[in-house]
Amino acid sequence: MADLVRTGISLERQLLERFDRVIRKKGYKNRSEAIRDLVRDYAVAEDVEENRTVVGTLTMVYDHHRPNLSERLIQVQHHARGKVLATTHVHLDHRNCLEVVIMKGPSSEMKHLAGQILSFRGVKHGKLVLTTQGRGLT
Ligand code: NI
Repeated sequence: MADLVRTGISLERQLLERFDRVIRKKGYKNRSEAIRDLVRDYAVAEDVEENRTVVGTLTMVYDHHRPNLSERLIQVQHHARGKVLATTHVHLDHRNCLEVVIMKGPSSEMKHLAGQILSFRGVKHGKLVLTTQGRGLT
């Protein structure tokens, strides 16, 4: 089991009441786990800022009738040299496709790849989510 340390913080009553309301809505049973998750968020944000190796998903919806788009999407992923681990594709209807690209690599390279893909004409919407490889967050 991890070495637990107890700590205390001071904050305005109003702010604490709001925090309690928000975390209750989210399903937290106590403040400690909510605060641990906030700290983990800070740690992951630092990993991303410092260009460390992270994992991530790019979720996108695109129009597969757009000429050459499917080929461009495949080509750019092949050129990403090992950063793309897997791709899942769902045919939403006769025109629209949902694709989730799972990646691992330095955060800046993954942001660059996501930027390239999302800027293609015919890619209607997408989001890149970067997260941790899990080590060091207990
Ligand atoms: Ni499709």
